[in-house]
Amino acid sequence: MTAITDFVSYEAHGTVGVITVDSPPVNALSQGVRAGIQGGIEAAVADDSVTAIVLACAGRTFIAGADITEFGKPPKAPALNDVIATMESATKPVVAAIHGTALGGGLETALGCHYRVAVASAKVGLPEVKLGILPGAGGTQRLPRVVGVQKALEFITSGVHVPAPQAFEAGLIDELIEGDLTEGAIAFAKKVAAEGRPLVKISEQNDKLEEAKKNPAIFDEFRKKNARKFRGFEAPENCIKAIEGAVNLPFPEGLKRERELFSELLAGEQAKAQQYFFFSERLANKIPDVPKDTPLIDIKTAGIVGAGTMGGGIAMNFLQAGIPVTIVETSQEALDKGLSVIKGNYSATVSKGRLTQEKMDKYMSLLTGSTNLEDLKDADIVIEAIFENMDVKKEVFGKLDKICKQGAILATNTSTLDVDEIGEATSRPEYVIGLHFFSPANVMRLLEEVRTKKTSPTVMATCMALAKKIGKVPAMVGVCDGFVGNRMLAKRGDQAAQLILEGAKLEDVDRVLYDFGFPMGPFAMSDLAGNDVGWRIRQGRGVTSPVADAICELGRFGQKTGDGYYHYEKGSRTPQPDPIVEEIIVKAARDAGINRREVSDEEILKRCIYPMINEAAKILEEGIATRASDIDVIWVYGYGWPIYRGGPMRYADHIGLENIYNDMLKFKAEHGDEWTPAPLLERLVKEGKGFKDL
Ligand code: T1G
Repeated sequence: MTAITDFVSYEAHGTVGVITVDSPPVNALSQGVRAGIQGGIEAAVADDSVTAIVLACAGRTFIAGADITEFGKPPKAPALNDVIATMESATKPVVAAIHGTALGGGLETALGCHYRVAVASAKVGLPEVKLGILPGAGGTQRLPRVVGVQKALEFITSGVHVPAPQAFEAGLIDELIEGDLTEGAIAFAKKVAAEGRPLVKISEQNDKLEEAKKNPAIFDEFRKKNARKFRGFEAPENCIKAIEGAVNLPFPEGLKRERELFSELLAGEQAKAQQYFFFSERLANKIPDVPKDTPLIDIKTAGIVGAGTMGGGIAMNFLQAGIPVTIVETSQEALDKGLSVIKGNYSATVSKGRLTQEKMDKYMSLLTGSTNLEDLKDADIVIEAIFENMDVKKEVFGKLDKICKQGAILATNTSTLDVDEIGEATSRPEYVIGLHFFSPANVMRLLEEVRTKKTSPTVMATCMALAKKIGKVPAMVGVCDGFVGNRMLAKRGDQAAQLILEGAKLEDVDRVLYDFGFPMGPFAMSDLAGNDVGWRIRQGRGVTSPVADAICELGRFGQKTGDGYYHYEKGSRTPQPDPIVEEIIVKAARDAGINRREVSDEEILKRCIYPMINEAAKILEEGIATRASDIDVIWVYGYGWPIYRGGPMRYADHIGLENIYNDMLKFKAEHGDEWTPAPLLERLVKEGKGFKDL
């Protein structure tokens, strides 16, 4: 075994030279890995005892891409394109042996090999678009030459991870290996050499480009079809342009075009924001006072109290992770309704071809309904998802405390109530935690995990790991009214309500936030979620909101009643401004003695976003959120904050806290003390720092 670099070794196995990359955690293409692969190829080509070469990786995965931590630093030779060219021009067949995930530069490296083999559990992908960039080492040029332009467009602009069997069908993988991957790869390489198979250089294959050459409209059709999905993002368009280059230019020029488009994105703000977010999402998994090796509780079964919209959605996450669920309702009728909603959800997905009937049957086989809380006695975790009322929740937790086995976690899905108080209703407060799912619970990826003063490290660590297992992105928060997300959302909502009284058109407030990058504005979102939800919470708190209350008193609960802030034609979800609501707003303004005026888009945006940032500063000061980047994770995954802006805290740093601070002082002079900057914001401004410096 010869060490080529600290991360790459070379060894002849009979007549096959094996290059092994070993650079934990994911064999990312750092400078040492790139140099090692290039040196390994040169060593194998020079080794007369070998007639073929295998490129393999140690550890959990094949190369998972360029080393993102190197971005922004001066490039160091060898460039990945040069390493790939060395492989592709090798005079002996080079076979990539893929396990885990061959992603980004990892797959581009494999595409520079003459052949690729993989175990069935492997996945391949070009997810650079999720980092705000594009495959910058030939991926946009080689992939269309293997799978065709249409598939390459879908593959590269979605960043999807494709299972190896599918990649095999698409011609991306030459053989699926059963048993030991390296042995299988060596055997395959021997066969290639023995049979004198060609050294396949993908860069020289052009037949798969012909169809697009004859039908250049394929690109604009793809742009049109995906316009909504790509809205606001810069990277997808550059991906499409790079693939157009593959079709219209010779390979070397196409590679040059790809590099130009890559460099343009890499230098841009969106790429920086999306790469920041990549690490922020992973950082959110880490809880400073919970050691990484904290023992976990083994969650083999789950219980859910409440089979309503939230309970049913929560159940689906566990079923899809293969965890049996017992779901309990108070009556057979409510239970049957809840079970049929879950079944209906899956059936709809099956009919859309997004789920097999076999998988649906498997999920449903793991679901048990009951009207008896006693049936939860053996569950490892029980999640309560019932009516948002403290007395009712405390009563249920008292019962669960008596019924459930020792060591079972008792979680509440409350979106605002005091989880400390709920924990105190049990004899096991250290096993009580908030698991705040976002509606629809089987779709939204954010899981706000609410620690109480007594929640144990084991329970926190278990629930953070469980979140990933059920496909959620967790963020640990503390107890306060609305936790992090909803507490900030309330500030945006207050300003939106104030702005329409002052003269901003309701649809303009929504348009400004939609154009900022949110999926929809606050009023359209309220109509979607149901205006009665907020109405009940305000009534519970004894607070009023003139316009929102007035429309609810008219039964205008939103899309579910056909009218809300907007009018909806029967069967349509398209919001239409409604003169009735305009009259309600004008009357409420008159009653409040407000002289209405024109309100600029700039003022709308600042007055909706800045109070959220100010509230986030208070949340950080109070220790309700561990770090500013956790708040960004919460807002991107919980509320659709545009990921290409990184999140509210990153956006605040990008705008400059001093600018925000000065604008807030202006708004304070006009609108009063609610605009007083948070002490942390003031301190950071005085110190010339940003939230990133915390
Ligand atoms: N570079 C550096 N570190 C990385 C990394 C990368 N590419 N990928 C993961 N890590 C770290 C991560 O921060 C974490 O660190 C640890 O590895 C485990 O990751 C030229 C320019 C591979 C599917 O976008 O999708 O190639 O927190 O917690 O859930 O065209 O990591 O332990 O300190 O996510 O099992 C393209 C990104 C790069 C793949 C594994 N590649 N990574 O998921 O573990 S751009 C990607 C992932 C590129 C070329 C372009 C996932 C994973 P720590 P993890 P996981």
